[in-house]
Amino acid sequence: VQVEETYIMVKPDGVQRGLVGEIISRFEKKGFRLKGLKLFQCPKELAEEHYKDLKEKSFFPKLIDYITSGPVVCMAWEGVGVVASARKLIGATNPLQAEPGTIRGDLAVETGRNIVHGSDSPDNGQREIGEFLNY
Ligand code: YYY
Ligand code: MG
Repeated sequence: VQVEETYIMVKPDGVQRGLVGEIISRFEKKGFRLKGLKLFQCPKELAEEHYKDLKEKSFFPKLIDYITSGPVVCMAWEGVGVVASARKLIGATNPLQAEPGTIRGDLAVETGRNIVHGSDSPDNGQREIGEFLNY
């Protein structure tokens, strides 16, 4: 497994609930390195681009409203195997199915309010870092 980068985003409810420090802390304690960070109001067009694979889903309009409802915290994290490892630290999409000890398992209950995003592949990590951190 290579040194790689992933895009991690604290979603609006995570920011509003004051969980930014807790989420950053978990990645820091694991041993990954913070490479970039900004507070950002996601424009609708970028939200639709980010979630374009889910465009046909019934929850898509709600998802776009949610992600654009307040500021998000955009981050690039670097480390060996960070893409897959971050997904494990984050936990399952549905927080009720996420294991205790994971971010979603410990801190969230609703799929539509699951507080954090993590890239699902190194290629998507690079793309998302470009789209959000260099917006
Ligand atoms: O990568 P991950 O965030 O765990 O899940 P995705 O399948 O990529 O879905 C992205 C995002 O969409 C998810 O974090 C919440 C939302 N969503 C939803 O609101 N309802 C679903 N049934 C599935 C996903
Ligand atoms: Mg995903």
